[in-house]
Amino acid sequence: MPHPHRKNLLTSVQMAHFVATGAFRMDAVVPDEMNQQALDVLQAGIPGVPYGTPLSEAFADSEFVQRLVQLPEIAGAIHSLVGPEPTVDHHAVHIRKANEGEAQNLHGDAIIDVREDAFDVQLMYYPQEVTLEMGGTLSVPGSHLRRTNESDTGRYQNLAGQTRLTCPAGTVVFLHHGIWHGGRKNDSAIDRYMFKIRFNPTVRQVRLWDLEDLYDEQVAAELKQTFPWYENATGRLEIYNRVKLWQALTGDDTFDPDYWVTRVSNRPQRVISQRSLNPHAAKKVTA
Ligand SMILES: O=C(O)CCC(=O)C(=O)O
Ligand SMILES: [Fe+2]
Repeated sequence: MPHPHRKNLLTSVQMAHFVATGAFRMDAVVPDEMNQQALDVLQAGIPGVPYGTPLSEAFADSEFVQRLVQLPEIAGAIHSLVGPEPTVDHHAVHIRKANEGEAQNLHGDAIIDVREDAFDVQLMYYPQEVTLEMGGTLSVPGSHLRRTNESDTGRYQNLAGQTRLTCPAGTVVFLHHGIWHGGRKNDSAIDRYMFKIRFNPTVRQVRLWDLEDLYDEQVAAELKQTFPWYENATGRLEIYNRVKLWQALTGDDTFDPDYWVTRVSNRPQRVISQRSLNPHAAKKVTA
């Protein structure tokens, strides 16, 4: 895949927003002419892709998906998040049926995933306008770094600060693999379509975006934000998790505005010998 033009890469502030919230949304980024074709294409089905197929080869039989992932803004966001030539984990068309009467439980699309310095992203493309009644994807900002196991969060019904997606046609949302989410109940008379592709990185996710604003104060502001559902103490742990991830993504382990990571990683290696602690200890015993 060609390297995206710099103007299409995400900025550092946008990356920090993704690291803090677990999502990055691009409204109406797909042109109408494609959105209009999309329902037919998605209804016909997108051919399966074996796990691990490089993105540039994965959709050889699906011209529509090739065009989607090559739209400059989308290619730029994919490159910024997972780098050049990611592989396709899987893809799926998700339909919330008109008046279906059921919502999907809250879940993460992952088993407990303990990677601190890598992540997958899921591209979610909504070809139609999604209104509040149409069962937009609900997600919980800031939940992505909490180590939960797939559907074990399903018993939580509503969390303060959760968002239920409403969007114009042609919106694409990128989600961190760990984010808690679920399709909502569709109370409208229109079937709601969403096309998802999960990408696995094939390079270290270090400095893949536009770095010009790397030390902009808005970066720290994004990373420090907190969410209404956080507990007092564990909420602080989420900030710690983000700083760890930001350090990995920037390769700069000095970035630590409130010193939480510095405190917890302070394991001095300098040894002070027994002798310097007690000058008599090393004396030869002569008598
Ligand atoms: O349909 C949706 O909005 C979400 C679907 C989803 O999260 C899933 O099936 O894993
Ligand atoms: Fe899901």
